[in-house]
This record gives sequence, structure tokens and C-alpha cells, in this order.
Amino acid sequence: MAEYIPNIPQVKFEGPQSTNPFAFRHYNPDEVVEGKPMKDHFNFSAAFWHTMRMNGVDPFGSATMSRPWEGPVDDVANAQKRVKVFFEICQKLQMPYFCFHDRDVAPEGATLAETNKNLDEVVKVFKDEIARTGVKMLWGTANLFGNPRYMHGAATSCNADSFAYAAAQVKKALEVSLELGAKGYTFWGGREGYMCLWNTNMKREVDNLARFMHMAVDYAKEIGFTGQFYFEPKPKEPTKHQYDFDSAACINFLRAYGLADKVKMNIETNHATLAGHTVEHELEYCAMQGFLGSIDANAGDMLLGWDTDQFPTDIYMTVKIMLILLKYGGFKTGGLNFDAKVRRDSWTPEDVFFAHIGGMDTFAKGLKIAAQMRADGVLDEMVQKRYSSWDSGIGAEIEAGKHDFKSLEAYMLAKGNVEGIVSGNQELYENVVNRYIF
Ligand SMILES: [Mn+2]
Repeated sequence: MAEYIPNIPQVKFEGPQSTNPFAFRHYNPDEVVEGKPMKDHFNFSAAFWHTMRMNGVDPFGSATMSRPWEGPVDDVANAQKRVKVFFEICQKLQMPYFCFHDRDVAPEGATLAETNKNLDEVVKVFKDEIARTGVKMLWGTANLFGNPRYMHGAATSCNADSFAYAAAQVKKALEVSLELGAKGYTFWGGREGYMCLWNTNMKREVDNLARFMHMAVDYAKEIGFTGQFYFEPKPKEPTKHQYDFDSAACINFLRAYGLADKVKMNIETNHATLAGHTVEHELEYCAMQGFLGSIDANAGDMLLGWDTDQFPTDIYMTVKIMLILLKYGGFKTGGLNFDAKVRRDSWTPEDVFFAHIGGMDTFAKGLKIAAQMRADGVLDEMVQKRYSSWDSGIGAEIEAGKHDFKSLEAYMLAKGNVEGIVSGNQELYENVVNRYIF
């Protein structure tokens, strides 16, 4: 098998003392943590769109990246070659999974039929590469935002033909996901929102979004695709207000439209911060409601107000994420998909490796720290103590349903005032966490 990037070595675990930039210092795939190999805690996935496409284009300038495997024309043959390079990258990074949009991997043709044919030609290569390498598909999705036909959105468009085209596109994407053995399918809104409420029939748009998702779920059932559906929140960009604003809004939507038992959530860090939340808030909220599905691992920049999709290198963040994942029993079908791109000025193929190695190592170290904190029970004990007024006496009686407003008034009239308020000890909690980090 010819290598496309022979100058980049196979990345291996070398331990915390290693200074080799092409080695993992903490990600040791088979190391057992809390009873299972590290690799099964993460189900790491590479995103085709950021790893292989765009190449540094931003609103202020054109592509900057050196990608020596790219041919002069973006035709099917070039797209097929690109897939082979992608699998070489996944293999060299020990990446067990990947994700892609339909339009990332194959060029759009003049008609829908031609576009589907192009996709089929590239999917053949995916199928061969999956068989050859064992790298698997975490989830599939469709690009329902790039083409001008989706200028008003796809499922929420004011134009019924746009809805119909999007339906045909997702139908095909589900067929491809089935063919490639994907473990899931993600709905990402793209342009499902509005720029101006004056020209918008919100109820009609949101009703149609639900109609669209029901059609997808029904078609998946019809063709025997049993992968998990995910809904990914993002509050803004490119529209002013997207209907999938955050977990709370999405879960309400799923419940209101009878989709709660069919769709779970895919949470992205940078989308959480755009919504004014942290990723751990979003994950905890989903998990406590039974909607935790998958994670798009990345990070934003607190000084930039847009979706920068940077690689996650903040150890505090990965510790928080792993504490929540461990608490709720880990991924069932999902994984940590690196929905992240190298900076525009990090233009070499090597940078793609440094970025993924950094993200995987930061999560691996975060897992080890979180597991140690859980083994010692430090935060759990402190939190339990903070809520101990609910474990006996009046608290236990309230939670057992033995009280109402009248009986609580009688209790307080007899007692006179609140007693036993404990300190929040936030600084102590922060110090305890730091004890495990440094
Ligand atoms: Mn993003």
C-alpha cells in the first residue's frame, strides 16, 4: 500500500516523558481505566470536513493549506484519492472512527441524480478503506446549508422545493450511512433558523423541522438503519437565531413533537459557549434528562465571539467532560468527534497531526485525572455533605411527598427561621480539583 504522506510516522504511545511531537504521552489505547480500555471511553473520531476540506478558507482570505495529495481538479477521482489519504491519517493517528457530510466527500453534479452517482463512486472507496483498515464510521450527516438552494434553510425553508431537495439528500445520506455501517446519524441545523422575525412564520418552520425529522426516522426504520439519531445544538451562525439553540431548547422540541425516544443530543463545546453555556453544563443537562448521545470535541476562543472550532487542549475542560461521562456510564453509541480545525496559518500536513495528538492526549489525561478523583470520592463526598439536609428530617419528608405548603408553613412557624446553612466552599472545591491536576 503506497503511502501518501510517507514523511509522517505512525503515532504511538511513548509515555509522559516523551518529547517526540509525533507520539502520545497519555493516550494509551489499551490501558484499562475504570474497567475498560481507554479507547472505548472515547471512541475518538476524525471529522472529514475539517481534516480534508476547506483548507484554511475564511471570510477574509482563500485557502492557505499545503495538501500535496490534492489534484488540480476537484473531480470524483480526486475525491477518491482524498478518502485514501484520510484513512492513512486516521490509521497513523490510531483514530478508530470518522464522520463526514455527504458533500465533503464527493463533488456535487449538475443534477441530483449525477450528485448521487458521484457520491456512490466515493462511497465504494470508503467501503474498501473501512474493510482494509478497520476504521469505522461514527455517524453520517448531510450538508443542508452550503448550496444557494438552502439560503432560507432546508427543513425550515419558506420554499417547499428546498425542503423536498433536503429530504432527498438525507434519504441518500441515510442509505450511505447504512451501507458504511455508521453507528449514528446527526441532524445539524446549518441554516435552520431566521435572520429577521418580520419575514418569518416561526410556527410553520418549526413544525416543518419536526415533520422532516420524523420522515428521516421513519425512512431509517424502513431501510433497517438502526443507528442512533443525534440533534446538535448551535445558537447562532449563520442565522441570527437557530431553532436548535441549546440542549434545553432542543430537548423541549424533541418532546413537544414526539421525537424524544428517537433522537439524542450531540453536544459541541464551541456551540455551548456561543449559547452562553459551558460544555459541561450542556452535557450534564442532557445526561440528567437521558439525552446524552455524542460529543463534538473542540474549543472556542473566549476573546473571539464566533465559532473557531479549535482543538481542545484545556485540561480543566477535559476533566469536567470525563467526570460527567464516567458518572453517566460513558457513551452508548457516541464518541468524541474532533469537530476541530488547525488554524489558518498552521498550514502543513504535520499540523493536522499535532492538533489531533494534542486533543487525544488532553482527553486521555483528563480521563485519568477524573478516574482518580472518582476513586478517591473527593468531590462526591463534599457535594453529598452540601445536600445532607435532604437526607433526613424535614428534607427527607419533603422528598418523600409527605408535605404541602400548609404543613411547611406550620413547620416554619414552629421553628422560627432557617438553620444549618453550610458554606458553598467554592474555592475549596477549586483547590481540591487543582490537587489532582498539578
Ligand atoms: Mn463549531
